[in-house]
Amino acid sequence: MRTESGRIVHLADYRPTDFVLERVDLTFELDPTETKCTSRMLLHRRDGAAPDAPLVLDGDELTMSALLFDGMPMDAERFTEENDVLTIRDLPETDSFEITVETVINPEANTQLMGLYRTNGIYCTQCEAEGFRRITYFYDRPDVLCVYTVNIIADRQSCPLLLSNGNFLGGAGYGEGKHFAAWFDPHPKPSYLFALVAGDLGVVEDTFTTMSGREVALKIYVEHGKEPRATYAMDALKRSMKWDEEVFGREYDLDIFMVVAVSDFNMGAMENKGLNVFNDKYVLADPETATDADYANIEAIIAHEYFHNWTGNRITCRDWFQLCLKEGLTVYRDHEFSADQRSRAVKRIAEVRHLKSEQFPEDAGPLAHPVRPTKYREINNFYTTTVYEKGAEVTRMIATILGPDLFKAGMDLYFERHDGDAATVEDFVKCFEDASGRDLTQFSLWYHQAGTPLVSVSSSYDQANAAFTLSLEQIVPPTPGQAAKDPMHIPLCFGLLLPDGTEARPTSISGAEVAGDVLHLTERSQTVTFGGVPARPVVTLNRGFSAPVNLHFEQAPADLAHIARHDPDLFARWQALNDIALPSLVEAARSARSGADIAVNSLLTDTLIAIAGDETLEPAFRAQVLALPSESDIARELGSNNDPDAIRVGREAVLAFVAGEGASLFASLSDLHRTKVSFTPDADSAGRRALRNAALAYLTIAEDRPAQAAQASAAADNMTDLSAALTLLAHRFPEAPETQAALETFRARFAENALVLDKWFAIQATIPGEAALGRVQHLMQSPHFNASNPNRVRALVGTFAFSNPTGFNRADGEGYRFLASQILEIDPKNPQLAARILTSMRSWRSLEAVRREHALNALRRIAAGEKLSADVSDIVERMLN
Ligand code: 0A1
Ligand code: ZN
Repeated sequence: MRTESGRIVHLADYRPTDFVLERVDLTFELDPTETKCTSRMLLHRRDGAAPDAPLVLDGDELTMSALLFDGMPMDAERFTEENDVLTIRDLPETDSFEITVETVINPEANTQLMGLYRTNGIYCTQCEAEGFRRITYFYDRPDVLCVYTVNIIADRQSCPLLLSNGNFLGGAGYGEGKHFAAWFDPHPKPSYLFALVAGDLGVVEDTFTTMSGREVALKIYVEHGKEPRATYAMDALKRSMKWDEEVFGREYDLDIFMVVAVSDFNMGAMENKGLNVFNDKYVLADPETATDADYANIEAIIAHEYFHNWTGNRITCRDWFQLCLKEGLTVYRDHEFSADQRSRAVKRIAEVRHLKSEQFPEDAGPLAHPVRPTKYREINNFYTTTVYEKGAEVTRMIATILGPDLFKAGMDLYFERHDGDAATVEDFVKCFEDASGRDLTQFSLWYHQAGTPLVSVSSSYDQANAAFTLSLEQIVPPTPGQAAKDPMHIPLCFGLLLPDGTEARPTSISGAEVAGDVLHLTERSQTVTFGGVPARPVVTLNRGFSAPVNLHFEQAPADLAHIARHDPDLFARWQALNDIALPSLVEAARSARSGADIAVNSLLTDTLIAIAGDETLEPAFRAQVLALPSESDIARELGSNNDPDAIRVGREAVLAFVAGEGASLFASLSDLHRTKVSFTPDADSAGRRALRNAALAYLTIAEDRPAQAAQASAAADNMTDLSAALTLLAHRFPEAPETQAALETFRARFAENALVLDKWFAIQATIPGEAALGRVQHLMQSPHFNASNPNRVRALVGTFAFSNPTGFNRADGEGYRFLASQILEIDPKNPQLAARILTSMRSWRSLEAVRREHALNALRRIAAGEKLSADVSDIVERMLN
């Protein structure tokens, strides 16, 4: 672990390095416990740097075995190695010189999974954000770009495969059962994009011909025997490459593109130049083992990492404060890709659901930070949903404000102007200003002000003058370190629906800039009047979720139902239903808390059932409609003093009511006797499965017995249906013999497939109620569990803490005490993993008093832990502040 855990890095302190790194040659002699890394760096003093400025290089827990200057051992008085920093003095004022650093690394002992480590016998690296400094002393910062040559020497038998970035130069025998390979990456890159993989893996191969006619070799490496499960990833890769050419004009730039799947990985995947490393969860799929959601994730993440080749690699970040420059933009690009490959509206609904359930709570709690922060203690903790997902929304808003043509012109300018640069958010925004002539100064507040804006709306209609008026007011709530906020530029897509379901075409508009269907809210409060509106319209605001805001607009349920049935924008229809459902669910939770009877609004049920049964609508959309707001959506809406048990009781009552009212529809939609068609993972088929499984859930609730779900589980011929049925059984009838039998059948059938057993862990970790903790603790003793594999820990401990509101937030505080022990246990091995799981407690202040007190005590216990990592202490301290 790094020792400078108290150090805070400030954006304002950025300055370039004193030396320019021209090139680096790396040689690795791989060994499980004693790998030797020799790094030869060619450097010269930067113009304008002080003539006596030393060379200061970053390290992290390194053992340096040699240090040379122009090939000769360096005099001991010319350098110091202190606090993970190597400082070298008395260096030439103008001439280039060579520094050679030799380090010895123990990959086997590297449980942090940062730097060079071993996973299932494979050598593998992870260098973003600051992992390269765990390999050698280096300018380990994204604004230092240079070309890399990499030589890898390893045992031929255990490591037939030796991979690094760029193009393969050649290889040969190396005596004593060893061999070597050399790679050269012609594209200057920062150290975080370096990668090395060595081991014995199987491969799936293909080729892609780029738009200029170059043939690129494509290779996906997986464990032997798993090759057939990598074909979908390959297909997704080729579609991504084509799409980036067609939509963004971006062509791939090396002769080879490789993906390696590994089973120990802290995140989803990593975009190392030409050599992406993936968590195997996001590569491997077949109908027997992967759900439709898995397929969609694989497609999105393959695309995401590939798209980084331009947005991240060709144009990288000047410093880590600019992380959203590559991440927000690349998420926006992968969202657009998936929308083009699938149903755009359904994709948008899923994105917004995710944004609201993950990013909105972050923005409303102690971990809130701007999309472009100005300080951090541990950069690993800033790979957040705010940087990624809100960052993507900010990019989307630029596209909404400028329109497709000017947005494209801005992107083209960005690629042209900054190719090869380490750029900033300001550089990016400037390209859109220059391409469009529009001033984006106020808009840029989206990068700098944290917190989800609240837009309050009221409306009135003046029949005599055929005028419709909207009054809008925006408030950006205070967040840590930012008490007062300026008004933002909020682009709201909208429509005025007339009683016959058509849209009004106003003849005049005053009070705000309205361009096409976008209303630009730029002041704290604004009144907008539309003339020539022949009848009182129903306004649909924030269509497509054009701005990531909370809307407070008390529309009559009948108006919302009108939108839900008639809006031309499918997203708006879903949103309207949500706006009908959420207040009912909140009310139900309140009633449950106070012991009052729970009443269910029949308008909600009627509209829901009408849409679910509407054959003209795509099944995936109808499935989204049937998935009512979750328990955590309700908690967020309630805001404070939350009792997860009451929320659940209230929501269950609403579900039961809907299930009863729609029983016959759900019986026919769940269609248990359908004729089988062979599985394909396309979006349409996935949508049909989603609708059927949603209906089955309601049917099971209505019947209140496990028979149908047990039958579905036995009949399932794909993982989507099987896991849906098993989830129903486990969550609704945890103790039923049918459930126990189905769980055991599943376990036995997939005992050799750890990724599938992660689903088995997750399903059981999310069984609602008090008993969940005991189950999780019991499962941790299972031979299938492995406390040092991040996927296993996330599937069991992470899923319990993040996705089981009643089980985790037990009134007696046992859930929090368990989490505290887990964090203290995981932290010394893998601080990143510990810190990430700890963020599950980010909304602890919105709990009712008894739980809040228990949560506080658990956090205090973590904070008092001995030798906490910078990762965990950063998170816990921010949560307690
Ligand atoms: N850049 C990657 C995310 C990533 C970040 C840090 C990592 O270190 C453990 C790994 C991956 C992405 O956006 O996909
Ligand atoms: Zn990314």
